Amino acid sequence: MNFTLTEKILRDHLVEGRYEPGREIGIRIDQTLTQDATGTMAYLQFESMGLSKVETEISASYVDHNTIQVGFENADDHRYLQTIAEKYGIHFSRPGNGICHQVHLERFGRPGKTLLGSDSHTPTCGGLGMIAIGAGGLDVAVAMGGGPYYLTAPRVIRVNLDGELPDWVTAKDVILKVLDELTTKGNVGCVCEYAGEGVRSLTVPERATITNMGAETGVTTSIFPSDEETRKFLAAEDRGGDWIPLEADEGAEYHRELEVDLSDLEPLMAAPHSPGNIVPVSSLAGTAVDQVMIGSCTNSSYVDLMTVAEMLKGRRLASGVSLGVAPGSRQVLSMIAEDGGLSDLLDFGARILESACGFCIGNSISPGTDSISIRTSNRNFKGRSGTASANVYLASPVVAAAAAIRGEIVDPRELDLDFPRIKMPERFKIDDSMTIPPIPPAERERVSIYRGPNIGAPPTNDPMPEGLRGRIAIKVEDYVTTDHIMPAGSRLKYRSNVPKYSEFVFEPLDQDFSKRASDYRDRGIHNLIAAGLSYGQGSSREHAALCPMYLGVKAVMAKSIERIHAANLVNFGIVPFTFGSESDYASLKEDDEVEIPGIREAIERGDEVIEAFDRTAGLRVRLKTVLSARQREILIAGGLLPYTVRKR
Ligand code: MIC
Ligand code: SF4
Repeated sequence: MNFTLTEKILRDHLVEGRYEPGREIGIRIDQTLTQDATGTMAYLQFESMGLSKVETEISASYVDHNTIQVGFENADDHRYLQTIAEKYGIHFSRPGNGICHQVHLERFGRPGKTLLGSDSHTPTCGGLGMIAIGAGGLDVAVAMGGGPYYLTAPRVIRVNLDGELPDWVTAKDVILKVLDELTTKGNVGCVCEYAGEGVRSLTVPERATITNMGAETGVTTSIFPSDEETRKFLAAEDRGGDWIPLEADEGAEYHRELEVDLSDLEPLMAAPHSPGNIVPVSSLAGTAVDQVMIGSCTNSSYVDLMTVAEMLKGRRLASGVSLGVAPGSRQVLSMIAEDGGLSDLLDFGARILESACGFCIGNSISPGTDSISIRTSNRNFKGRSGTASANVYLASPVVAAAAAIRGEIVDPRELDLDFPRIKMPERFKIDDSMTIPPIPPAERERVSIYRGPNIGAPPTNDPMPEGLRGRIAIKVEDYVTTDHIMPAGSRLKYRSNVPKYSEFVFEPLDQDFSKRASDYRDRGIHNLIAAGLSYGQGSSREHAALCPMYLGVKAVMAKSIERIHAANLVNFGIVPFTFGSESDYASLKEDDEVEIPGIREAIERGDEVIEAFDRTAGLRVRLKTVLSARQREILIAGGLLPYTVRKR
């Protein structure tokens, strides 16, 4: 048989099921990563499984999201995470060490391995030739305990790269082009596998930019082959021994093929308010800019920042523009400091931000009212920056730097500048002192876990009731993201406190939702959500399922639901339904009384079509749900945690 690279690695890790695209399989997970905003809940869940240590080859816990630390909550959570790492044999990357995906790429990722991370941009490490998947924290907790991770055996899209990138056109433009072709919907259950002559000309950090932002297409992950470039990168990180060559078999069959000639690309941008809203930079030339933010897990490598520094060297920041630069890791920051880039950035007028998520998650440096912000990050959903009226454009570091020089959007090819040719370092500066490795097992006994007042045991759900009698507590439109369901930004610090965080469910769309839903819940009425297309796209945050569960939500009915979110719903005992027809969505109104009698039995039987009755409108609604036997058992049990505890 001739296998795709994806299939090779997945088959190598197969522990349950038959490998057939579209069917559920269980795979062994070699590595896990968590970040602090999803990690506290993942470890609380891990603790409730009663295990004495992690069972993976490597588990790493990063602190990169909540590093602003207004109030005691985040610092307390960081201490909790550190003591958990000591207790269970986990690598702990301290705040200041960098963004999880960048640091994992530098120090832990390995070709041929599997990585599961509680963050949707975990596919970044696909740039190293590994299968790296984002999931909810509970799935990661189960994987840390040695349990399989379940996914749909993917359909593989081959993205064939030809040619070489012209000057001023970068890896960011490659992924923006792919987003333009694939769009942000309809790719659930697929993997993007990069191949072709053009691959060779891309360095590992460039590949990582592409696999990182592949998340925005909705694919399960993206992957590059492991080749000579991969070997060079690992050797430069003093990890040459981790390298193995890996590529697809000749003649492997793909679900779909996409051709991208790198030589034909031009600088692109994602215009507000979707990463899939792609336009050429030249079409926006002359648009005045208020803010430029360079960083995030998509574009903050050494070469990215040295290229920017070289462009800005000896120049001055346009008045009216605020420029922030957040290096992706301490390794990057330290190296640009040694190589002079940092002082060029400072001299230009850049505000140097911590090596963390920062602006990207909207908990700091929010732009002003109605302002225009050019960012090198991966998401520009409305309001994500922390400012509802801001217009965020996503672009490459060179396009962002050009805007900082001019004060307006400009195609960098129009600037009278030589393209900076920054070389990949032959050896990176290696200093792992900000990552605390696992302590010897004998010493773990005496570690006591620190718990601040903001941290509470995760709430659990009751088993599935026999029938649902409830209300449409909210009806939302197409493309509602997890940022709408469970806002981050200034609310992020309540991630470990579910009752408090639940007060903000759907806050950007309906400020009264939480109160209304908890009222219904307290009166024994089940809450139901009606939604449009691509419901739950974006982040992996399981709080977008966990907090609605806490508010008594029992089912989501949508035109379509995104992969990670649908899995999170099941994990918390909420049934993910799709509508039988477009008109069903149209006929349901907010506040309608809806009944789904016999839901428990229907799920036990494995019915794929279940009838609901809208008592208010006097209508029958056909709902669809396609679930594996395992998912059905999870729903009946009331979620993955009660299911897992019961199984042991
Ligand atoms: C994001 O980019 O939206 C985040 C914040 O990194 C999330 C995780 C989270 O909500 O904590 C993600 O991408 O999964
Ligand atoms: Fe952090 Fe932004 Fe990357 Fe999410 S997308 S991990 S918030 S840098």
